[in-house]
Amino acid sequence: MSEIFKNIGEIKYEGASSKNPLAFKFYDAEKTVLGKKMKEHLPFAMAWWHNLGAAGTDMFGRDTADKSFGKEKGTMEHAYAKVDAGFEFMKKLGIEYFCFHDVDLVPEAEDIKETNRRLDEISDYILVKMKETGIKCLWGTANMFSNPRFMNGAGSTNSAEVFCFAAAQIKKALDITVKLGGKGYVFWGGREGYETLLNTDMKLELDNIARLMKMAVTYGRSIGFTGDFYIEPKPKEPMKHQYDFDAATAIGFLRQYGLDKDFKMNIEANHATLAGHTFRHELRTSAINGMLGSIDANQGDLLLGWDTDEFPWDVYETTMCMYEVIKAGGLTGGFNFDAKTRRPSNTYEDMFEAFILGMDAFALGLINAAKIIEDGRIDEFVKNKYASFNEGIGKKITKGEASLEELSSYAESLGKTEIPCSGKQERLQSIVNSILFN
Ligand code: XLS
Ligand code: CA
Ligand code: CA
Repeated sequence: MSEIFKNIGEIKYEGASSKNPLAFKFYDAEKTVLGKKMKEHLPFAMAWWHNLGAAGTDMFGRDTADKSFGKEKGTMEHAYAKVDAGFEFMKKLGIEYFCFHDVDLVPEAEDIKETNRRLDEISDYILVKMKETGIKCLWGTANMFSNPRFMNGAGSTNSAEVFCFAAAQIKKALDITVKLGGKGYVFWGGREGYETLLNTDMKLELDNIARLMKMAVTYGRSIGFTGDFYIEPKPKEPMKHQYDFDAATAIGFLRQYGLDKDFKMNIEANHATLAGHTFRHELRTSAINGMLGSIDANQGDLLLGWDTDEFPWDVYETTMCMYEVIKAGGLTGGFNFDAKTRRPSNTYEDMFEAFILGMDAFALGLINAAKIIEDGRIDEFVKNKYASFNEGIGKKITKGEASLEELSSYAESLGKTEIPCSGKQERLQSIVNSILFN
């Protein structure tokens, strides 16, 4: 097998002052932060579909990048070339995980039996490359949104036959995920939603999505899958309304249908902002519910308002993300760069520089978050802000020992109360800046 990314060697850490575009400035895999190596805090993953598939196409124009890797697209030769390219790419960057959809790995055939045969074949080859390199699978998933049969959804389709095809794809994607030792299995409900309620039976659709997920759990466990299932929330796009709107909605759904023990969240930054939340809000919501599993590490463009899947570079965002992740005790999953280079960034070199940008942005986020935690002023402020719940009537409330009548009498005994202490937002923001830029 010949080298694909010629003239690009192993990407090394050279420090912040380096002017080498093909070097890490902040990501130093072996460096210890808060008692753990950077690479342990940041298990990065490559998204097969974006890095090896997306070639710059948008609604108005064809490919700008060549992702043929020297073979004809849509053939198994091309599928093999993608494996070679992917492993060479990850190896050179020190990326230890990858994520995939079934149809990222092989071209989909007319007959599902043939698609499945191709998946068996390519996964044998991927296994060989995994053994050779030590690179692992973070999660797998089934693409249940591209094929026209899924136009009305997969679990939420109106067609029982299409529902069976969704089940078949999930079964096979789980087989391959288990074969490759994947840590997780993702459900992103791309077309699980609706355009208009005029043609939609919402209750049946939600019940059916849950039925499909239950079958997936039962089957997955029966073939030895011990990892987490994930829901990846997203409020819209491609559908106008998607059922897994945000983390709170998805968690409520999982609890309603008794799926919460097997599932966690895969939080994508770009989806958080599409839902009108911050990335951080979605991470915190997941974490306080014990469901922060994995992260799709990208960012959107707030001026555009669609799912741009950009490589993360906003260091405030990565800092706050890492603060949440550290406070939550880390991820059971990892940081998957579900991100693509911009349409005009169409060279192999751009692919590497994009990952360097993202990995450095997260390394900076980690370093900064550690500083904020070690500084302690932010945590101390939050603790003190709620101090009234640590004693007296506040303690009774949090212990669940107070009644409404008792609290009412207590309020009457006070007659009037002072307004609570200042929220000090500006001071806290200033503290963050002084820690980040000192
Ligand atoms: C699309 C999603 C998708 C999932 C995996 O918006 O981000 O790529 O991560 O199906
Ligand atoms: Ca994603
Ligand atoms: Ca996305």
